[in-house]
Amino acid sequence: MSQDFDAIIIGAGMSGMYQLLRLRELGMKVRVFEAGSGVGGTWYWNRYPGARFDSESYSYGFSFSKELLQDWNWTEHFSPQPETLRYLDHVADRFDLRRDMQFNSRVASAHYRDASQDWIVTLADGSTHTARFVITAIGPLSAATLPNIEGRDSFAGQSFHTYYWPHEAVDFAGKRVAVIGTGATGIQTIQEVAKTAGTLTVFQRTPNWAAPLHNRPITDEEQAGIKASYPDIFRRCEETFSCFLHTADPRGTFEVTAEEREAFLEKLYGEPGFGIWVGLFRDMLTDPAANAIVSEFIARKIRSRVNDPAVAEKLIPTNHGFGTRRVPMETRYFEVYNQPNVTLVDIKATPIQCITSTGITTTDASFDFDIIIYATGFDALTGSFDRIDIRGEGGRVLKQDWSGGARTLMGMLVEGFPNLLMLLGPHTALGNIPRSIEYNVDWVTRLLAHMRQHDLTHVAARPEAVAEWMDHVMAIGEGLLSNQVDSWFTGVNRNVAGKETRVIARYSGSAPDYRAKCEEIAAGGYRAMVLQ
Ligand code: N01
Repeated sequence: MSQDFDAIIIGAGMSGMYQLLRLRELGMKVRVFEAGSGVGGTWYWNRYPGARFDSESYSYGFSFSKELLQDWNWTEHFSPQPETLRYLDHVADRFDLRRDMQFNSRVASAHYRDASQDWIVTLADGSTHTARFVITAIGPLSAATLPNIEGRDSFAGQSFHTYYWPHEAVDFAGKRVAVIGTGATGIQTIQEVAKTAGTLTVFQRTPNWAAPLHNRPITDEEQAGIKASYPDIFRRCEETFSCFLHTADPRGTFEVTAEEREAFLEKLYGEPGFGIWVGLFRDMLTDPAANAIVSEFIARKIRSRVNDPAVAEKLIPTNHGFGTRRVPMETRYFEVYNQPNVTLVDIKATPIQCITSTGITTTDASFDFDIIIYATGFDALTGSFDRIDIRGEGGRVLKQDWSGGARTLMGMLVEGFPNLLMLLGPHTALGNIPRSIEYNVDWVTRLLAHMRQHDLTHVAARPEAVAEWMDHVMAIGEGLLSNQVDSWFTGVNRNVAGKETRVIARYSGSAPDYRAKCEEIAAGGYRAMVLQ
């Protein structure tokens, strides 16, 4: 039986865009289905005020085309979302990607057909499309979740989840604005909205450690330097633990004097980007005593930046150490709380009781608002899969198979779901996401090229290979402080039933280790998989 397409890709973000390009090179007939009206995925949806890269722009774009690298000028060291979306539109134009993409097309289900060993994909409008392979490019942070607070739908003012931000500008001038959530998104939003809002009230459940981004424009001279050093930039990304330009200092925290530690942390705090997180001493994210040193250092910084000592204490996390959750990068975030128009409400102390038509009621007070912003995060890693009815061999349901935590092979294949390939699925190395995307796409492309070359049409993960991979994922997650803390890293989201407890949700080893494992699995004719 012939199919409509060789492959269907779900999602036109960075993964889907690059995968389309690579499959075209193999001569495959491909269709990309995308729920949004344009390319860009994460950068298409997240239009909230202040959204920008926390990684150096020039390390975060595509690296596959020398010409593309040379013809695009990033204007800031950490690109704002509108510029990143322009960049991705430029990539789509430059490589003529849109002709194989269908927008405003949300995939509702993907069912494997045992008899024909292929997939049938149904869109929200009911139309069906068949393909030999389905490749998910649906992102680890794309199933946005609203807080499960009583009365949420009764609010009569404007309300937005940051992910579903409107395409039109939102005017905050003179408005009474609430933000719920203080993760990386909340912090970027708060520091921007505080500039113009009449009043801004921040509802914080768990404070997060945050550190300065130190963004600035890229000068002409720097631009020339960046263009000339792209090979070095990407070589560096390939070598480091998480593919960032920064990586851990090889020294142990207690191998240096207290003065040297202080000077080292001071230096990192004053430098741009993630150095203060992933460039710490090598044991600071694994040894609680070493971690306490950096946590105390950052706590002192917060106290020095916030005028009211009581507010400063509320902003200092007490239930997790620095860097054990994703560190939000900020620009004068803590100083926002020195502004007369900004109030911090600690909803651990005085929980939200309900949302009403006029605002938010806590156990302590009622607040009236014109706008409520939900920066309440995502059903991460598996949520975007759970939202599609994905069925494999014999009608087995992916969501059910993963109800106790995802099981994968390299985060790219699932036992019982032949010819389903995942880009940035659970248990892939995340870190610098575009670097991980390019690796995953290249790996999948090599597999499909191998299959075409050998006239193979069916790939399935072997159960013993999945078991071995999962043992590796569990073992490598041991001892990392971040795996002992509730966050999206550990798959916890109390707004979603069944996601209340921690799992090892990501690949917690290094990106070079991840790639070495994937190469090992590919070597010798892909013996970890059944190929027919
Ligand atoms: O989501 P989060 P995010 N009542 O889950 C709170 C990436 N990113 O969108 O901690 C009250 O971190 C929740 O509180 P708590 C980055 O990888 C990248 O901010 O659960 N509050 C928390 O404060 C990041 O890690 C960039 O107690 C509720 C917040 O909402 C990831 O996206 C920029 C609540 C959610 O924080 C996710 O970040 C931004 C409730 N019912 C983000 N439910 C870049 O720079 C949730 N919260 C590229």
